[in-house]
Amino acid sequence: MKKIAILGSTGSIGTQALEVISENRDAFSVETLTANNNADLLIKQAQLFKPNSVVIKNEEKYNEVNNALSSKGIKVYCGAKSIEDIVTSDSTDIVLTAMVGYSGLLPTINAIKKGKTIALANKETLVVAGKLITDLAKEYGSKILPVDSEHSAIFQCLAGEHHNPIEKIFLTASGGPFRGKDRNFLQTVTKKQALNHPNWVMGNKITIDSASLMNKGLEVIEAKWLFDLKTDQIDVVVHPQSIVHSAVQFEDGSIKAQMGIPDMKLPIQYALGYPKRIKNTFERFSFFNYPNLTFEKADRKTFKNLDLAYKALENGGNSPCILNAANEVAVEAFLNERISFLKMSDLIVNCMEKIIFVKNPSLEDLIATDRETRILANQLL
Ligand code: MN3
Repeated sequence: MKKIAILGSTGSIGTQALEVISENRDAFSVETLTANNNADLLIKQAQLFKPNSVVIKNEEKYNEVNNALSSKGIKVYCGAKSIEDIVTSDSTDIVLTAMVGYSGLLPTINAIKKGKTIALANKETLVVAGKLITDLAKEYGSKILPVDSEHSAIFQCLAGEHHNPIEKIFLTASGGPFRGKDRNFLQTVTKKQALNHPNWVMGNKITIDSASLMNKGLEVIEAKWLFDLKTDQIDVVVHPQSIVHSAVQFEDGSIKAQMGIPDMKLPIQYALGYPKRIKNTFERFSFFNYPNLTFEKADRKTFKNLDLAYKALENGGNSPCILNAANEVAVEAFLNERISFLKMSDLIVNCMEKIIFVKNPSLEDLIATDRETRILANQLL
C-alpha cells in the first residue's frame, strides 16, 4: 500500500489523481490533502478518502474546514508553511505536487530532503530551480517521476533503455486554440477564446500557457532537468491530435513514441503505480478513429513565449526563474483582463532584460529573483 500526499487536491490533476486512487483502493491510500482556497471540495474529498491530515492554504477558511473534519479524527492545518511541513511526514511515501506555479517549490524541496518519491505535476518547480532540485534529489536519493503527459511519455519510452543514451527528444504540442493564427489575429483574442483548449481540460493557468505556447517552453526546461539533456537535444513538434504524447530518438536513429487518447489519468496512474502498470478501464485508442495523425513545425515567430523559454534555458542561472515569475504575473493579468494576449510576451521580455542575472543562484537567490521579478512585472503593468 502506497501512502500518498496530494498537494493541490482540488485542482484538475488533484481531482483526477483521486479518481485513480478510488479505483485502486487496495494499492493506494491518501495520507494528506492540501488545497489553496476550495474549502468545500477539500472537505468533501477528506470525508470520502479519510486522510490523516489536510491543509487549507487560505487561513481564513481554517475554521470552516476544521469544524467539518476535526470530529472525524482528521488533523486540520492552514497556511503555506503547514504545506511545507506536512510533506515531511514519516508516513507519506509519494508526494504528488499538483499545485499551480512557483508555490510548489519549497514543499517539493522539503519532500526531497526526506527522500520521498515525488510525482511531479508542478513543472514550474523544475523551471525555477531545476539544477538545485535535481542535485538535491541525487543527494537525498529521492525519485522524481513525471506526471506531465509529454514527460511521462518520454519516461515510458526510456523504460529498459537504461544504458542507451538519448540522441534527442521530440516534445509534442497540440498547438492550442490559436494554432495557425498570426500576430494580427492574436492582438485581439479574448480570455474566453484562450481558455477554449481543443484537446485537454485543465486549470486556467496552464490553459493560457498552452494557448501562448509558454506551456511548451516550460516543458522544454522541465525536460532538460528530468532527462539531463542539452538544449539542442530538445525539439518541439506540433501535433494537433494529441495522440503521440512525445518521442525519444536513440543513437541508432530509432524513435520510440508513447501514444494514447489524451487523458491525464494515465500519466498520473503511471507515476503513482511505477514501475507497475495498473489495469484499468480507461477508453482505448483506435487507429481507425484517427486515420490522419499530422505533425508541423512550431511557429516560434508568432508564439514568442516558446522562443523566450529556449532563451532563458540557454542563459541558465536565474533566467528561467525570471521567465516563470514574469509569466505568472502576465497570465494572471490576462485572466483579469488587464493586458492583451500579446502583451504577455512583452512583459516577460522586459523582466528578462531588467532583472539582474545570477549565474549560479542559491535557493535564497531564486526566492529573491522571484520576488523582485513579481514586483517589477506588477509595476510594468
Ligand atoms: Mn504537458
